[in-house]
Amino acid sequence: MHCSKSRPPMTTPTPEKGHVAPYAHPAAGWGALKQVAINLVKEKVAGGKYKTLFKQNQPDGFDCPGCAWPDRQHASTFEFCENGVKAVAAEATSKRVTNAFFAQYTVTELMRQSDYELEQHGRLTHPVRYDAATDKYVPVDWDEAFRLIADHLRRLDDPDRATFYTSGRASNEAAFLFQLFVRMYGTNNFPDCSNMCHEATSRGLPVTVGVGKATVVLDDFQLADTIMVFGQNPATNHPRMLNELRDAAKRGATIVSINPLKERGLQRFTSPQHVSEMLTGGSTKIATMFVRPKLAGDFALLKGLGKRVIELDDAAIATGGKRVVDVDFIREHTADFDAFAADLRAESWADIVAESGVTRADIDALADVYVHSERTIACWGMGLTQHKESVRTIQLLSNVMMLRGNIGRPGAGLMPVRGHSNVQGDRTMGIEEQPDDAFLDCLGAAFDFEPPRAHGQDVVAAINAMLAGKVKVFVGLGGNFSIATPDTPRTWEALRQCDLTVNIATKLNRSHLVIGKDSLLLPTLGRTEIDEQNGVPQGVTVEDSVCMVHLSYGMNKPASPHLLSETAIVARMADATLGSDKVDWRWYAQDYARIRDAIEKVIPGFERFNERVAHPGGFHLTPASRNRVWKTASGKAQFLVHAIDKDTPIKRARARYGDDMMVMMTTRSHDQYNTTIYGLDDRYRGVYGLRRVVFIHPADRARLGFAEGEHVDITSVWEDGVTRHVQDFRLVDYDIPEGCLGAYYPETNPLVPLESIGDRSGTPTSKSIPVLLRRAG
Ligand SMILES: Nc1nc2c(c(=O)[nH]1)N[C@H]1C(S)=C(S)[C@@H](COP(=O)(O)OP(=O)(O)OC[C@H]3O[C@@H](n4cnc5c(=O)[nH]c(N)nc54)[C@H](O)[C@@H]3O)O[C@H]1N2
Ligand SMILES: Nc1nc2c(c(=O)[nH]1)N[C@H]1C(S)=C(S)[C@@H](COP(=O)(O)OP(=O)(O)OC[C@H]3O[C@@H](n4cnc5c(=O)[nH]c(N)nc54)[C@H](O)[C@@H]3O)O[C@H]1N2
Ligand SMILES: [Mo]
Repeated sequence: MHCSKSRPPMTTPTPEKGHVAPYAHPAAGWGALKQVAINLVKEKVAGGKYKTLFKQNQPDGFDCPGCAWPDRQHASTFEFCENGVKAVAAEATSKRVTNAFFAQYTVTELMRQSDYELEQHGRLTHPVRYDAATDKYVPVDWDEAFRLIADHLRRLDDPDRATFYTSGRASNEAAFLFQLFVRMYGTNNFPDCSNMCHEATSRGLPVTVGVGKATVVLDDFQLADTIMVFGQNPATNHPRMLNELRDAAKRGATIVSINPLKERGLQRFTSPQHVSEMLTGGSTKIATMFVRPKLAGDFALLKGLGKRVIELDDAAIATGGKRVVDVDFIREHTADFDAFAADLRAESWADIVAESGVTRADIDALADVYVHSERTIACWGMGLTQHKESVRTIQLLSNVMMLRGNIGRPGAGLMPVRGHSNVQGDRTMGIEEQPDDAFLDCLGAAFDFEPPRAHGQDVVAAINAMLAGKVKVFVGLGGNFSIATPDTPRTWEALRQCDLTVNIATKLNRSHLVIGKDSLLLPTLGRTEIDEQNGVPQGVTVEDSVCMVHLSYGMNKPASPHLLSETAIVARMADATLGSDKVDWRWYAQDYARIRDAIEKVIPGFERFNERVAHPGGFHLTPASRNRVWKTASGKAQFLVHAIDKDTPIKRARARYGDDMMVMMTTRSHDQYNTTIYGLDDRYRGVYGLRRVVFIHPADRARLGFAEGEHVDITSVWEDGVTRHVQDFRLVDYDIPEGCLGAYYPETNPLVPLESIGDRSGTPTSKSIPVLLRRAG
């Protein structure tokens, strides 16, 4: 690292030996099945556990820990996907991180291993505590571990000096108990992975349509004429979504990909669910149309789409033709349409085209599809949410959908595609640093205490507070906080200033090595494992991306007899810290149905929770917006006027560095699950054995004076005098818009400044980082 301020050491990259070769086949198909087999062998999954693969996302099985895409309800569909198999195999591995392993390596030695190597060691088996004298993790008793946590927490002079992170795999039951514990302890410091993920959705949609969740269910995909997919790579991240898109394409629906990249899985797809397609080498063409904005160009593109709709509608009025906007919907259900339409009329086409990077012809073509579609679904992922203007972009998208009444009717609606399998449920359960008073009132009344009212920290605020010495205890319920977050060296400095870091995890990762003075690593059951309390197997509940809540039962023998469930860990941490006067924590953890009864008392929509969730497939938490009930300030679906931002860090960087400045996205390869690196290939993008790559347009590469395959160092351009730098990345010629670069997360997280966050979402701008490239060395 070449930094202008002192920094803790980072791991030095090991040179990579790999190659690049374009991928010419459809997504999924035999390639995916081969990967499945490779994973089972590599993870040494024991024989009996193969059967678990067939129980994933089935009514009586477990919820797949792979992603939040919803399940088909009929049990006949074999919901099989490469992503899910990798996630299950990673959890069912027979490899173990035992006490002997920790006796062998110091933390400093483990720090030299790559994230991929750390993942390969397998499942954690015993609770361990960091011993500074030997720089090793040593065995600790569970009781002693909880006592240590309680001692630290009780010693703090202010509960806001502790922060409690949640990653989106935690079940509803664990999350509910966790937030109750933390609020009874006295703080709303709930940074969570959602802060880095769909926060722009969760903050943006409530203002326009009242609820920050999807308005569609899976069946709507069977009715839609048009499905617009913004900033998503489903072949890698939500493979089961491709089945929906495939069926829609087959019946003639138009699928539009709005993405700077022409992602493989949105081109052709061979469905592993359809034997005939597999045997005949057949495949289905998925997207009919590719619209390719430059990075962060979506806001301007949506302005263009809206403007064109209004232009066509104005023309219809002038000629007495059929109106293009849904006049009845707008009159009955919305507020401030006139101001919205006036703003679009006044917007300049030149600005729209320049700012979006999409030609006028392409915008007109997109509008043509949109206005001829009776039922449109808009899906979106990280390509829309991880920018400065993401809240405005998502609000504008919902407004453009409102123009044609595409919310709250069959076959149409909004579909934010969530990542972690229960990230949406965790938020519903109250993992929320900005809780509303109604929720706190109910929680306080149900458990007879006064919850803290002051808003707490999100991820970036938590890191800043650690850096400032204000937060001294970090507790992580899953996840990999140290590298999922931005500005890696500063985040490590922050974590290392803590008095205590606690990580509750299934597998070893970097965050277990970047630690405070005291540190605990507490191993837990994965969702695929049998969770017995008092001899009775427990189910947990999760909420998917379309608000279906269902039960999940683990089927595998736990990786070690010394594991506790997340719920049990939370309960015993709470018990040790707060005692059992107000809440009998252990009683709740003995039977999760009791926790569900408590959830029912506090959270609207969970009436008769235990009874309804026992039905196969669970129940739908129908968001009000789906029924055209608008929980907004105006009581209507709200149109908003937002201008194209003319003064942004990227524009200032451009003014300073001209066309040398490039905008970079950080994205996922095919062989990773967030920070978990399963393998080193990105098959659909034609990258093998390499992770330190930068995708670049060949014209940009030549213009900047680099040879194909040359190695570069990357520096981000920010305005605080801190040098942010990563080294030795191989340039890969790629079909990416000029001026844009792509690279993998988390290797490039050191480039994202803590200060570079989305307006009103606080989300690190991981998909638009201004950077400069320099020859490596
Ligand atoms: N196998 C696997 N599955 C996963 C995950 C995983 O890591 N691996 N992660 C899970 C999680 S937590 C999440 S949130 C989801 C993430 O799933 P996705 O939302 O698909 O996330 P990414 O791969 O980061 O990037 C998505 C796409 O955004 C595009 N993009 C980048 N910038 C822009 C832009 O400015 N505009 C537009 N229109 N597009 C842009 C990229 O080209 C890329 O195709 O997947 C979940 N599922
Ligand atoms: N630059 C950049 N940064 C990003 C993103 C990006 O696109 N670009 N994406 C962001 C997004 S969308 C997200 S969601 C975050 C992800 O942030 P996190 O959720 O913090 O990260 P993960 O990599 O999903 O966490 C993996 C770890 O979780 C633990 N784990 C797995 N299963 C379980 C379980 O069942 N219980 C428990 N207790 N632990 C378990 C394992 O130890 C594993 O190592 O990263 C964000 N960071
Ligand atoms: Mo995510």
